[in-house]
Amino acid sequence: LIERTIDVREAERFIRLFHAENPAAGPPHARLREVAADIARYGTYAHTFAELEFGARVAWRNSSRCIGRLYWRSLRVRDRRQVTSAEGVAIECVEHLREATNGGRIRPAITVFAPDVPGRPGPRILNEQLIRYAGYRTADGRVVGDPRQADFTDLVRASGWRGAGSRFDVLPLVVRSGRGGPLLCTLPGDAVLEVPIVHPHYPWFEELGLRWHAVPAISDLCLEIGGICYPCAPFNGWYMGAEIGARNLADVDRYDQLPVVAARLGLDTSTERSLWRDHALVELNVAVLHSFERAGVTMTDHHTEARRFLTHLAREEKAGRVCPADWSWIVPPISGGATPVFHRYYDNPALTPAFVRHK
Ligand code: HEM
Ligand code: NRG
Repeated sequence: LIERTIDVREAERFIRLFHAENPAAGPPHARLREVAADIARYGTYAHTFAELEFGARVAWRNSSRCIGRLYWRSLRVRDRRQVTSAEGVAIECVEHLREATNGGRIRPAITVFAPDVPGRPGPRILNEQLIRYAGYRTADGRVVGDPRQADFTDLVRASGWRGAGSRFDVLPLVVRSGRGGPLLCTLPGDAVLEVPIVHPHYPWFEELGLRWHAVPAISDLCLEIGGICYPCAPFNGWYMGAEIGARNLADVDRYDQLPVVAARLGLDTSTERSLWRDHALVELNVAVLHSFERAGVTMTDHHTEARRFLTHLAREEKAGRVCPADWSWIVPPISGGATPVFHRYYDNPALTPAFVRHK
């Protein structure tokens, strides 16, 4: 339970940043006095919409693991701070997905629900992302579906959820609010756009039965602005192909499709030196990019995104800011050295506003 009051200095630093970067808002003094008085009296304060919108955009700008930050100013901020119930959160997450998906022309967005306030924690989404595929443990110790979701799938099954048992069953949303047990909610089909994976040259690729959801929407990070924690603030952008083609469908502890693709390609898997894994990876990534393009769903590739990221870095420097970046997350999981982000190092100070992982 959150009993502690919020940190006045954090609040003050944020208000100063907001006014420094938004000259039209005028000088900060009156607002600083107001915020200090509210914290003294109530142990917390409320952001204006302009502060919330700016804070969420800067949290994206400060996300050192994110290669996609060039468009941080375009983030759409859905202010749902009045929503505290689990039902309300579920309804608004569905609406978020519909608006963000936009028929395939994906729009980056964040929905901000009630913050933690002294004596009353805000609602929480237990899913790692709004859309994820179940991973069912089988009697012989394997997993059908996404092994990364095996624990979460155990949890929802223990709560009574029953999936169809396929490799790509969309998990229900699980929302907790107040003292009651969590609410499970099935996402309606029209809120979940999916793309079947096909290859531009190999008709057999379709037979692998692979697919992925169009929208990545992280739902388990807290948005921290000026000392206030918004524990429920799901956000989305669009995918970079390699996230799916070089990790989700390829990692040995995820869908582990490289041996399957290599076998279909007729590659020599008896020796690592044939580079069958690398060859299969490239064909899988070609298929992912081609499939999203064919379906009219926004997606970027790692070469384009790496170049854009360096443009972003140069812009930030020109604006007199440091752009924090984590090399090990920024460098793409395939062809790292063939992208320009590989060949340098980055500063990585922890800045706020930020997306943070709380216990
Ligand atoms: C991480 C790309 C939008 C915040 C990442 C990663 C990629 C990426 C490739 C690394 C993921 C991984 O290795 O698992 C993009 C692209 C976007 C986008 C192409 C298109 C617009 C956004 C938006 C936000 C955001 C809108 C927040 C408002 C983050 C954060 C992480 C991240 C916090 C780290 C997640 C973690 O620690 O698990 N992004 N991103 N990104 N991105 Fe973005
Ligand atoms: N790798 C994860 C998603 C992480 C965030 N990536 C984005 N974020 N593109 C996956 O599901 O594969 N975003 O907000 O667009």
